[in-house]
Amino acid sequence: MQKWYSIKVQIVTIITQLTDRSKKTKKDADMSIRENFRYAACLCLAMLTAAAQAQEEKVLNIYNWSDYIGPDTVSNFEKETGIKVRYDVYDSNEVLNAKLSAGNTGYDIVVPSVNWAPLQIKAGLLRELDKRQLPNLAYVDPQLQAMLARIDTDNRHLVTWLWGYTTLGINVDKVRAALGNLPMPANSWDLLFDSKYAARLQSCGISVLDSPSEVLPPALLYAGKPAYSKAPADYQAAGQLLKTIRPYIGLFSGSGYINDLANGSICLALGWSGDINIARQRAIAAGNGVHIEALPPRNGSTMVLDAMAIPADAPHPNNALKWINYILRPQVQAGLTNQVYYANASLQSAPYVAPALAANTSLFLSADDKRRLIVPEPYSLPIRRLVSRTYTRFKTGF
Ligand code: N2P
Repeated sequence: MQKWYSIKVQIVTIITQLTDRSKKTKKDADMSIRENFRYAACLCLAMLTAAAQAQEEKVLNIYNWSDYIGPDTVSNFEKETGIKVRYDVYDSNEVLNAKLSAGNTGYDIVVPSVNWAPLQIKAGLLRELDKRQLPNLAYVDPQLQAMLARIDTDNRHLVTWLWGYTTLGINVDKVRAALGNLPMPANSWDLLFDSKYAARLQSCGISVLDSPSEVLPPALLYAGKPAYSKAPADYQAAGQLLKTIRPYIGLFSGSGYINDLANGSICLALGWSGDINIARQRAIAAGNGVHIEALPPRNGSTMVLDAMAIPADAPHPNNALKWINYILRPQVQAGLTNQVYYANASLQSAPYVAPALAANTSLFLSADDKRRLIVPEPYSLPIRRLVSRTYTRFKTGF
């Protein structure tokens, strides 16, 4: 009601100004017709914008990664705003990108990784944010904002959701048992990428992420190449490496691996730091004696950095802005971290983070480990195709 009242006031003000102007026109006979037209157009636009805002139904359609939200994040927002949230999930940037590119997703909020977003921005798939509606941007860690600004000029389209890194999750006891007389390697990536280790771990189950753009960067890194290389020959080298371990991989998974780790049906997973910590927590909660660890990035790793964005054709962009602003509150940010074990964008959220998490060095990385993270770089279209082709050959075993 209040909103409608203020819209009415705005419209009446514009009409009054227009009438005043036409009165002056009598005095000032030189006011051009063109100027009057421009003014009338402004009036129409103001009315249309006001009406659109007022008419936006109380619905918000969110498309986010699975296992990436607090238990009451959505329900608290719904209670507070009266906006009904519909929440769908995906497991890879490839899936999200295909949907965004096809258009008409009906989604108001999506959460691409920052190396995928630049092509989406360039293609006009993401909407510019109206920052006047986002006062809580003041809470965002300036370092993260600066990192995002490197791929999104002036932070026009993206706001950090959460961050972590790609790593190996292990079932500590099963891995030790399967390795037998082989000691744990100094470089923990050997467990997956050195066939001497992978061949042994096959017996207790190996899973890798079901996404080309998540598997190639660590494989390149292990092969001594830049994780986001732009040189086609490097992808050949990574392909060769992946071929050597293909026989030992039993599962390709972007989310199911969490439960598989937690219940002991696999012992090694190439996954994301937070997800592996979720698996650890599920095993603890189940009391099944399974001990899962997310390996910190001692030998380098790729950073996972995901950001909220509003699709260009979002049906409820104003509700989307309300959501982004709500998510940026330090308490809400802590609620995400406490549930999914990824670091958030708000330095002020620290007092609300559960004390038990503060000791987890795979979540709150040491300064040295942080330095070992490689910030994802945007793919060009040809490289993205190469990433996808290399991965498909790996997965299908050709
Ligand atoms: C959520 C995993 C998201 C991290 N479970 C990869 N972007």
